[in-house]
Amino acid sequence: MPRPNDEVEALLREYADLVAITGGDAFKARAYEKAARAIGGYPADISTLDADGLREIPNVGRSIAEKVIEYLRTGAMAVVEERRARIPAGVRELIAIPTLGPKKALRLYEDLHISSVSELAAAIEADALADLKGFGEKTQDNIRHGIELLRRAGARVPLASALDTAEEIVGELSGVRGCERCAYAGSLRRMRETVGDLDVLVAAGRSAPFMAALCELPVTAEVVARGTKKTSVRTARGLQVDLRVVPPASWGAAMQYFTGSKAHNIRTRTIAVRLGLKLSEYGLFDTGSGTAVASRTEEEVYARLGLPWIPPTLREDRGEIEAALRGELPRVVTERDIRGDLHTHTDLTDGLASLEAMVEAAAARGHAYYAVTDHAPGLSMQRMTEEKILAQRERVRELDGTRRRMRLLHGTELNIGPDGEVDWPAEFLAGFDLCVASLHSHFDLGRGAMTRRLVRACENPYVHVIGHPTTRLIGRREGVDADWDEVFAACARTGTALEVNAQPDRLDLRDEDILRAREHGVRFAVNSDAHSVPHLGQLRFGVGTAQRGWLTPDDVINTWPLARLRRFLRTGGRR
Ligand code: DGT
Ligand code: CA
Ligand code: CA
Ligand code: ZN
Repeated sequence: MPRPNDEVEALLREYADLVAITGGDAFKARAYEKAARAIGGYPADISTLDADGLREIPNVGRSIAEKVIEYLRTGAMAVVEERRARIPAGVRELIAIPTLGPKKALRLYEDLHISSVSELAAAIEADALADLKGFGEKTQDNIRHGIELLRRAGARVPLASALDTAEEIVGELSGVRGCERCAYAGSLRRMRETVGDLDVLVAAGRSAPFMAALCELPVTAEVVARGTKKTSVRTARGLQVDLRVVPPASWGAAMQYFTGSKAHNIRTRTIAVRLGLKLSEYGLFDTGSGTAVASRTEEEVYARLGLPWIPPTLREDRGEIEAALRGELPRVVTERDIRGDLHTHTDLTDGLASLEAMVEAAAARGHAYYAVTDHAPGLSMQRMTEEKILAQRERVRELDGTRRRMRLLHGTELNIGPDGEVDWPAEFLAGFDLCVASLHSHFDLGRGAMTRRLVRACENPYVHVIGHPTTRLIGRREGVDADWDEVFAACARTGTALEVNAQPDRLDLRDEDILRAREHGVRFAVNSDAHSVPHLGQLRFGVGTAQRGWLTPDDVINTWPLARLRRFLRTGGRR
């Protein structure tokens, strides 16, 4: 089930949107948004807190605490219901379009009675916006592009929320009597950044109890098709779930088949045919006699094809079959290989938790080391100063080694300016153990200037890691345009690591870019970029993405023992 924190976060965000759309003051909308974020990122379950407990959450005052309590007691917030009644749901949909703010959405609704994304698309095509003030050619282009981004993302669900739903379903079905095995397969098991639908498998003698259980789960909003072999349902958020119940003897073959990808399966089937075998979701069979030769485990199926077991994240027909045949599959990095997190924030800048709370939680995750990297002064809204960061450094040194012996590195996240400059001078940067540098603005410089900007950041001897290198936001913003081969070459030449940012809406670098960067001999850092305690757990999405980019522990600097990492940080990491 989603945590009550997440439900309240969604509701407060909706309220902030509604306030903004209905022309309420921007300050109020912003306050609700801040509270929403703080509640979503709060480690304790809010349903266990009373009014005083709630008010200890940053950005939550008396009035918001009251609304939360009302929601926990009644399942609704009157103020939200009230605003919902005034604004058709479609208008809220409009502000989901990247590039379209609440003010513009309201204008479209009031002046042209546009109340859905498809109506807006039609209006643009019909040139009906031309006379509306503030909707010139350029704005219309932006909106058209925003709608396209939304549509491309709309049909697919982000990895993190698909995983939540899948784990809930697998948990429930595992408890049904007669369940021998239960797991999810498909693109989710391959850790693709977005998922089209969930493919859940159960191994059991009888299928009926599982089909019935799925239809009755709390997440199920609608039954699409119900059968004895396969049942499909849809969740309230529109995610389809396909459940297949297979005989226990076919478990391995079914997992292999339904994990895919399709392209990978075509290759394995072709190998089977060449060996005089036939591969299906039921097993691997001798073509002549029809007898089963392997089906119980995936390992067995792959072995009979002359292949080692292939990690699901590699199964995209991107060379894994050839590598497997040569005995050269990479030993991909796993979550257990990660020794520390090298990009994290505290409430000294835009994080939600104190340094102490973040360090405590990181130590509890078993990290051997941990870097604190709050924003440098370039992001002016964070109001960072040299005094503040030096005071933090002192505290970091005091805490170093005191929590389960976890070692602390004091770092910063620099802002890369338009010309590739960073926001502290060299003498001051020399005092940090680690500097991450990232782009936060000026995304439209054009390819040449952007390439020079990134290369210059790499050439800065104090920059160790480029954070979320492309700045893409999945489904909302495309990455910046640069000659990436040139940037990757600069990283390799200067010993600058590239981040695999694990935030589920970033996953930046993405898998294909990692594969390319790896060809240049670049090193990587898989980081959570956590702004709250729960975010620390998002590292798994970064690890999945790193696996999809074929990274081994040796490629990833934060799997290294601390001494080796420190050497890399000191020497600028040249190979
Ligand atoms: P998705 O759901 O679009 O994110 O991607 P997948 O990979 O989960 O695709 P899906 O749900 O259509 O099917 C799950 C797996 O089942 C797929 O990865 C491979 C296997 N599969 C489905 N249809 C076919 C097919 O026509 N041929 C082969 N070889 N495999 C298939
Ligand atoms: Ca699927
Ligand atoms: Ca499917
Ligand atoms: Zn950051």
